[in-house]
Amino acid sequence: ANTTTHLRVSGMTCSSCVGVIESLLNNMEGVSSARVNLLAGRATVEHDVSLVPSQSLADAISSAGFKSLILD
Ligand code: 9UX
Repeated sequence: ANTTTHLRVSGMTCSSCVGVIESLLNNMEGVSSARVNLLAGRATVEHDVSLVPSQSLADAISSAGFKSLILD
């Protein structure tokens, strides 16, 4: 089933960070759309939870060197 997950993303310091994170998320199987807002420190991701659970999104962002938390 498709859902939208919002995440807090900390540690982004330049606008290129946005592209880095959007690209890694959009390249994950099951992600249909990922948008990152630098100033807000937030990511909005549309994804199929049966292919990629929300925690996997946070883990992928963390693996890229940013802190990430799932928001309600
Ligand atoms: Mo900017 Mo971000 O030089 O991962 S790309 S700090």
